[in-house]
Amino acid sequence: MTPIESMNKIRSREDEVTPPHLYFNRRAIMRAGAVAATAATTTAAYRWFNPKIDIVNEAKPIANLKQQDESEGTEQIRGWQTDEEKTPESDIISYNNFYEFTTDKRRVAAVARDFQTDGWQITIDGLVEKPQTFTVDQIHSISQPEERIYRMRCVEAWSMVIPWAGVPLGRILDVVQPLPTAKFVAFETLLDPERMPGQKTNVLDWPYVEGLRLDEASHPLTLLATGLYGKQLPPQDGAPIRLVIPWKYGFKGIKSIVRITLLDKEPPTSWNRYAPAEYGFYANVNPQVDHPRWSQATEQRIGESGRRKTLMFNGYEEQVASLYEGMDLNQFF
Ligand SMILES: Nc1nc2c(c(=O)[nH]1)N[C@H]1C(S)=C(S)[C@@H](COP(=O)(O)O)O[C@H]1N2
Ligand SMILES: [Mo]
Repeated sequence: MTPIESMNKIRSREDEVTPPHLYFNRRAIMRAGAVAATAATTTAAYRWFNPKIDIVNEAKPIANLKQQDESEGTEQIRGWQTDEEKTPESDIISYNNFYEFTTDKRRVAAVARDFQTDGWQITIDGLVEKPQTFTVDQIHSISQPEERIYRMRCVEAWSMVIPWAGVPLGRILDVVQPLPTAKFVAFETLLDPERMPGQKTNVLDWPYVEGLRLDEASHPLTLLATGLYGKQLPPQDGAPIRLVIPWKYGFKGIKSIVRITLLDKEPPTSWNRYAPAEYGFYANVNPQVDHPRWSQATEQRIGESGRRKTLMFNGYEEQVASLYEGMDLNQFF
C-alpha cells in the first residue's frame, strides 16, 4: 500500500465516526502532547492542509432505506452490490462533473453549496396513460428506497464505487403506464441560470438533456437516485434526484432532473449534440472502443494509485448484454 492509499483508508474510516469539526478539535488536543510520525498524525496534517476534505454532506438520512440482503451473494449476482472497496464519501462529494455550476471538478461542491431544492417536483409526461408530477417523498412512497453499490465510470477514464440510495426507475414508470407507442425516455435537468450559474455560459446547450431506450430505462439496475452513503444527495451530486445507469458512461447519469418524457423516437442528448463524433446515444462502457482522443481500455479508480482494466459494460455484462443482442457494439458507442 502506498502512503496515499493508507492515508485514504484511515481518512475514510475516521470520516465514518467523527464529524470533521469535532475531529479537528480532538486531533488538536492530541497533537499537543503527541508523538510525531504516526499514521494518525500524518492524516491529521493532511486533512489540515488539504481544503477539499472540509466538504461534508450534512443532509438528512434517507428515511426507511432498505439495505440489500447479502445472503448467498444474490445481490452480487444481480449487480446490486460489489466486493470492491467503496470510494470514500469525501472523494465522491468533492470531485464532480456538473457543468451547470462549474467545469472545475474540485470546485463544484463549493459553487453548488447553497443550491435550493425545497419543493422540488419531477413531471413525467409524453406517451403515458397517466402523466403525473411527483415530489421526492412521493417517489419514495411508490417504492421503498434501496441501497445500490455501483461502479461509476466516467468517459474521461476515472471511476468510483458509490453506495447510492434510490428507487428503480421502472417502478415509477409502472405508475404512469407507458403507452405501447412509447419506445424512448427523455430526461431534462432544471433550467435556472440564477440558481445554476454555469448556465450563464455556453459550454453546453441548456438545459442538459439525456435519453434511454424504454427497455434500458425499465432495467432493474437503472436507478433514480436520491441519496448516497445513506444521506440525501448533496447539490454537487445532483440533488435532489438524478439518474444512475451503472453500465453506461457517467455522462448518461443526468442530475437534478425536473422532467421525464416518453417518446416514440430517440431524443437528443447533450454530449452527443456537443460532439457527435465523440459521444454516442448508447454510451455503454466498452474497453474496446476508444474515445477518439484517448484509450478506454483502463481507468483511474479515485483513491487508488495504479490503473485498472475497464470492464465490458462496466462489469454488468451478465445483467445487460441481452439488451443489445444483434447490435454492433463497436458502432453503437
Ligand atoms: N445535469 C448534469 N448532469 C450530469 C453532468 C452535468 O454536467 N450536468 N455531468 C455528468 C458526468 S460527465 C458525470 S461523470 C456524472 C458525475 O457524477 P458525480 O459528480 O455525482 O460523480 O454526472 C453526469 N451528469
Ligand atoms: Mo463524465
